[in-house]
Amino acid sequence: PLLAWRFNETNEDQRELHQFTPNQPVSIPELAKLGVLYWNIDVQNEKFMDTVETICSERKYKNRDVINIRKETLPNYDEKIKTFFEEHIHEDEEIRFILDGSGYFDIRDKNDSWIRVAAKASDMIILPAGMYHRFTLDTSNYIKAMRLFKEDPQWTPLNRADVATQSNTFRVSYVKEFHGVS
Ligand code: KMT
Ligand code: NI
Repeated sequence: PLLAWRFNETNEDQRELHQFTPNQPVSIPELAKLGVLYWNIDVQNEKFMDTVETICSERKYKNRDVINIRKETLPNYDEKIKTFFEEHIHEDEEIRFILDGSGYFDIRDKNDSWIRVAAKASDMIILPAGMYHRFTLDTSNYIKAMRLFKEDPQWTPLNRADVATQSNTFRVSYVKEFHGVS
């Protein structure tokens, strides 16, 4: 299953675990309350793509690509690693199906604290539109992921640092649905 925990803000590298001592786990139901969905689809099973296709047709994911994040294969690697770790939202779900390797998705909870979600091969993770998040490789320095998208691919992040993001309609809708009326 998926492992997640409260993120301990330390000076360690972003690729380290960032756990508290003792660790403070976060359960899948807790993630679901924030709108995060999760499926395990075994990539060792030769029919795994059938399951992916079923989810795609049910949830209307029409676009996809595969991103291979390692220094040797990803153009502009250093710049992209930095961008992925800048806190942002998207105007659609962020759907990532991990094909190989591993990495961390950090998401904000209702109190604006970070939760670190460890993703590895066979994990499909869906972050709702408008949820603040970021991504980093872990110390294995490698992940290969299928990125899925509903309509036109719009991989561009809207950074929290940009004030316009705070009043973005997808952000406002997310807060209303998952944080309760403010
Ligand atoms: C994103 O949008 O942050 C990414 O695509 C990160 C890589 S997916 C494992
Ligand atoms: Ni993103």
